[in-house]
Amino acid sequence: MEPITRKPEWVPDSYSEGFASQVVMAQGMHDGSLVSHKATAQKISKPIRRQLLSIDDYVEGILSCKRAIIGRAITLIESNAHSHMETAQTLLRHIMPHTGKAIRIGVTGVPGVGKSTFIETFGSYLIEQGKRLAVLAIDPSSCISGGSILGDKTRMEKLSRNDKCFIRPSPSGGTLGGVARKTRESMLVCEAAGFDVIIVETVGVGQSEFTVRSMVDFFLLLMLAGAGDELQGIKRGIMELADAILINKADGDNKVKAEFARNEYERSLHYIKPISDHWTPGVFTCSAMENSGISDIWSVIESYWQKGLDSGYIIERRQAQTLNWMREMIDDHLKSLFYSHPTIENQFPKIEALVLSGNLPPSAAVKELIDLWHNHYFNHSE
Ligand SMILES: Nc1nc2c(ncn2[C@@H]2O[C@H](COP(=O)(O)OP(=O)(O)OP(=O)(O)O)[C@@H](O)[C@H]2O)c(=O)[nH]1
Ligand SMILES: [Mg+2]
Repeated sequence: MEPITRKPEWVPDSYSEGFASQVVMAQGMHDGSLVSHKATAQKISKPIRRQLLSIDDYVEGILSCKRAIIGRAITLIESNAHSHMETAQTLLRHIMPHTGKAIRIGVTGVPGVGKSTFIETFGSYLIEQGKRLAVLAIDPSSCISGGSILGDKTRMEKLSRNDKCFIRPSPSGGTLGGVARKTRESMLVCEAAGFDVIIVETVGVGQSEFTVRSMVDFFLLLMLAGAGDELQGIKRGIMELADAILINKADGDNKVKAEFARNEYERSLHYIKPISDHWTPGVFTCSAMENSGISDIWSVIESYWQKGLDSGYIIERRQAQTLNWMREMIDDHLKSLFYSHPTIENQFPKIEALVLSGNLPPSAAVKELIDLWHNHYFNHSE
């Protein structure tokens, strides 16, 4: 197989082949004028090269669970450079036959509910049970601020040091849809690497819970007892999508309240039609901090998994997810073809102004724009 030798777009034309790992000299650095010490100057003028990987290298590294290669494969997937995207797609095709065996669990809940603490405790328990675990995050705030949920590695300290666990924060920047696509594909890399359980974490704001729900087998909603109104800002729609509700911080004085809340939520779930005939979501309590209720929730997930495999529900759910995902990508692609077309870019403000001034009904504007795009796109792209 051909090694990957194409340059990312940002590499200057004058530079030889290479990836992000290669140091590109700033102007004026070679002549030593910016570096007084000769030895340092020599070190700097010799670019540090990270070995280029062929698709075979990536595939072999992933299949033998080499963390450094898994990390680099995910970096490749996260790259927005066109050539990286192509390579990433080739890589994904190669690893596809090795994917699909892990249990995919989504964990969501409002900020402060204890997601990170739960994943640390739950993850450690799974590792004790002989499982290997990957944790991926979708952080809606990273799409705005460039920050990252798992920036606070502190609460997953134990896990991040464990070699049976792989933790990866979400790529920062981009749109939620873009970040989600990358998380889905990173999940496939982790599965091919043989991780048994993949946890996809997201904070319960915006649309990210829906996004995570659409890529996992089991969707776990963490909640708190007695935190004001019973729904604590969690949209009712999310409760309807949960495969289990887990009330965290059931410890100390909070234990009784947690039990009370459990009953309340259980009662409200009676009024929600289960999303599947194969599974009735339940409400449970745990203390991520005191490590109680953790093995119970795993038993629930295991039982769900077994029933889901036996009934064919897991396969069905995954197939529906994959097809939806494909359709979403088509939507995104078409939208970007439309909005980035020069004719549309040119005409859009004028037509928008006509709509705003009341001289053109929006429906007529849409028809005009789509016709314009259609004519120009198909006449010029052939
Ligand atoms: N008493 C008690 N405190 C907990 C428990 N789990 C988490 N906490 C505390 O709750 C706070 C928030 O926990 P995190 O794990 O950071 O919560 P999170 O949901 O990841 O929060 P964000 O990352 O901000 O969305 C921390 O101070 C934890 O120590 C628990 O089971 N019991
Ligand atoms: Mg957290």
